Amino acid sequence: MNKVKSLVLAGLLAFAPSIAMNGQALAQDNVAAAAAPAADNAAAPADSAANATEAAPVAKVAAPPRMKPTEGIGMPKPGEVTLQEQFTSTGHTARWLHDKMLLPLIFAISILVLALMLYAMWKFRASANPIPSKTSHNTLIEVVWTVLPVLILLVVAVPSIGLLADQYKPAPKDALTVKVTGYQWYWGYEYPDAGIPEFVSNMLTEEQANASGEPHQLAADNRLVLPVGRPIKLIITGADVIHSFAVPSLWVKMDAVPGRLNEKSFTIEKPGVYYGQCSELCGARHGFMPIAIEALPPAQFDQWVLSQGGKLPGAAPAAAETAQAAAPAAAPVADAKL
Ligand SMILES: [Cu+2]
Repeated sequence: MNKVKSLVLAGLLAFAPSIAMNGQALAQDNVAAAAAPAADNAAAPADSAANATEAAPVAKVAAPPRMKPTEGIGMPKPGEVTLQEQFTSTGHTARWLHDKMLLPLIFAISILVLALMLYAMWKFRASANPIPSKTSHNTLIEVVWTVLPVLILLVVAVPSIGLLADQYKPAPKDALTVKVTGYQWYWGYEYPDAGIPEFVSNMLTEEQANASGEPHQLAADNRLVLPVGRPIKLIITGADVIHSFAVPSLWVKMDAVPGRLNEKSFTIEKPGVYYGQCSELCGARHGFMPIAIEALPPAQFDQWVLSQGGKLPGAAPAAAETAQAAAPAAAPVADAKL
């Protein structure tokens, strides 16, 4: 028995540094602990392994606490038949077009066609018309059924083409660039502007998702953290097969194609957690590579960038940052492949 105990202990000791590293790196996962100011850490040092990683020559900024999702926001609701609530300007236009224009039109046209069919079936039935009508042309009706659909299509075309153009509008110069890479079967996020190297995002298990109060199969370990109110430019690509980066509540859906860079630009209006999924059949675990976006107020986003060892736009390189650039050994986020 003692032998088993000491074996387990030895195993734990062997893995202690990597466990501690993960704890450090996944700072955005630690809800309360990560929010504690750095001074507390100095006052109450953790175990030796954790101290070893803290000895890196980087001024450590605590990551903001992991945001809790709001039920029904940024995710589908049970029994929901319409589009999700939108949090980008393009999303509002799209939802308006769908709910206020297309659906009523489709409904009205369907009812009209059904009524005309029923009327014709009843009025021109064989029993009431022993001698069939020989009518083959009616100029007025023909003009109406040609002109009316053309007018309807023209009315629909105006907001529709505007929306199409909006969806592919290039990002402004000051946009924050994030490179999104689809892998079989997880996502990789890299912040070239902020100097944050790529980290990967995997689905949480059902137990982990339940424990953190998040929807299973939508919750991810490392979220794509983005600022609210600042234009964002996503550069989207695939590493192996075609994936699709889709977040319904932000009106984002863009294919991630190997050997090709696709671009998507948007500005998030409200802080929150927005979920999405890979939307291109990409293999066995296609349904298990969710997208979780955490939209933070600008100040908190800057804090997150610093906590990951990144730099803020326009900031003069400080001594600590220069040192870090020279030795980028400490990965800001662990490779948490499942
Ligand atoms: Cu995929």
